[in-house]
Amino acid sequence: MSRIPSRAPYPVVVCVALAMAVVFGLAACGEESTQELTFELNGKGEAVELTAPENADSGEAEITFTNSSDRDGELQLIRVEGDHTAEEVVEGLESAMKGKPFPDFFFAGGGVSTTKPGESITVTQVLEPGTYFATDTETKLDSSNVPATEVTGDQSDAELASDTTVEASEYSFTAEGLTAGENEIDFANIGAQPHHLIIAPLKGDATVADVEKALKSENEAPPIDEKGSQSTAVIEGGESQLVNFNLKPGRYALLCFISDRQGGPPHAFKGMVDEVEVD
Ligand SMILES: [Cu+2]
Repeated sequence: MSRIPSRAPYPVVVCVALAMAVVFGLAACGEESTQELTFELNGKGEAVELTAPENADSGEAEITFTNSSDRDGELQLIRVEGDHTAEEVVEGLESAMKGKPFPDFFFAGGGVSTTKPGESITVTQVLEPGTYFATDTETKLDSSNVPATEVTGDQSDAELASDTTVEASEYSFTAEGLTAGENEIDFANIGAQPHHLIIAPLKGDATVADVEKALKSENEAPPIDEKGSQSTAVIEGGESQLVNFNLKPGRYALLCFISDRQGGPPHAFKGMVDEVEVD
């Protein structure tokens, strides 16, 4: 739905990791409790097919989106409550993307944002019991290409954690710990409305006020480097996701282009544009 859309000496890190593995007698890489789910996009042009696992367990999951098609793809999951069809989900998503009200049964369920052909991106999130429909919002929506994953099990109380956090609420972002290089970010929606995160380099001396002014003018391109931007899928209030962003030093704009559940303008037009400096 994106429309614009420190380091320690290496040998020390390795030694510490090995020592920990020995002390605890555990595999340092991956716990068996985290399930791995793979979604894949295949095909060419508009004739792409999305595949999803039929079943999953509630709780923490590593979600991998593999784009084997020849075009950009995106995995936006939609969690529905009760029995609803792929047609209803597509209708709800089209409505939401136009700034119209979300159906009551329809919730943004995370996933993976724009992924280039041949790329594979993994995020970690907590799945709740229910049906998750997989959509590719980079292609024309088609209900015959919206596979469902049934998630069963108890309501999960799993919590994700990282020292690097970006919190979203109405209508601002708070970022902590972003550094140059690889970041594992705990993107947490602590608000009541659905949000996503777009982080885009600010051009030159441009400020967040310049970005907002350009957005409101409608015919001026906002002074951000769209090609250098990274983004997340959309999550509802109270949900979070671990995502990996690789950042260069510099100033960035944090933006959200999702609308309220009741409908309305994209949040960036309500001031959800904030600046963060990475060094
Ligand atoms: Cu938002």
